Amino acid sequence: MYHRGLLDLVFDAARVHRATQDAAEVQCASLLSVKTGGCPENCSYCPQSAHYSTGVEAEPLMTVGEVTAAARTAKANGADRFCLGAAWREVQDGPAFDRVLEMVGAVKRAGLETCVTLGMLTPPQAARLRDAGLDYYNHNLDTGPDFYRQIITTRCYEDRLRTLDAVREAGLKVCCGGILGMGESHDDRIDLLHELARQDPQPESVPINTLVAVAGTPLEDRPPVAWDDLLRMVAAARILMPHARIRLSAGRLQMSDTLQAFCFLAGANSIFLGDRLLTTPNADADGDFALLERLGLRAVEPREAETVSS
Ligand code: SAM
Ligand code: DTB
Ligand code: SF4
Repeated sequence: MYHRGLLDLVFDAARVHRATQDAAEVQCASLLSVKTGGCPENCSYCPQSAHYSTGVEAEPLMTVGEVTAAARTAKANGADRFCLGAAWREVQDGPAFDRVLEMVGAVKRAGLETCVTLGMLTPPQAARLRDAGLDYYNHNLDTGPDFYRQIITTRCYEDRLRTLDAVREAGLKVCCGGILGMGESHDDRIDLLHELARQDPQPESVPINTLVAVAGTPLEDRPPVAWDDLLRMVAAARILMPHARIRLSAGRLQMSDTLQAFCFLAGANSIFLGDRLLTTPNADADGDFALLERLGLRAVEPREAETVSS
């Protein structure tokens, strides 16, 4: 299926998309790095790894007040989901995690869907996140299992799958996807699609990132992803996971409006909104809304904020 003629694949993906979802609706998620840099893992793509000199400095965990203010601003700018990222290998019980739990409650009360990405989790930690009001946990498989070993050596694919199980067991929704452009083969991409689609239930949210090649990381010189490779991946993901939100994630700054339009046609229905991802710049929100309008698409309506102020 992955190697079919591109337009046949896109046509089928568009058909699946229209049959299963409101194809005019695009989710706008906003990202905030609440704990930046200094991460002990050696993920070759990541500017936040302490193993590489990228100019990203380790910063302390943000305060709940700072996060609440950022969530309100993101909502006022049109976001409906707010995702908090931490450059942690894993969650450790203690005051930092307690503060993240408070952040989740505050974001939820501000009227946004909540998502966090904090690294590896145990089942009790996943349950605490659920009890704090978390909707989604993001934990990417990034690529196929064989290529994974060349990208990260400080953890393994099984660790990722174990955390995904803990997230599911706690009743949280799963956000899980990957990155294109790290030097992987088509077979590695097919393996990733297979790993994602065989999960039962399938992830509700599937971010498709293209590598943001950051100077100082081992992948700094990787060439950009070919436009048709990205489109093929989006279309295949849509056919394999008809009910998921498929997000055009990192790397959108380098994509033309035309390519994004094709990706929306092929079933992408979520973007990151706002001028920053975690540590790198993102497309500009005014330009994004103008593009949605030109394409006859509309952003998801955010839910109401709670009236009791926090
Ligand atoms: N430390 C946690 C973890 O690794 O799960 C959460 C934060 S980590 C930055 C979240 C995801 O961001 C990674 O799994 C990867 O898919 C994505 N990411 C990181 N750096 C990237 C880059 N330079 N280009 C594209 N995606 C990237
Ligand atoms: C995901 O799949 N992509 C986001 C989010 N989940 C956490 C992160 C992209 C990071 C891009 C590099 C940076 O800004 O540091
Ligand atoms: Fe750390 Fe996550 Fe970056 Fe890997 S991707 S170095 S775990 S912040």
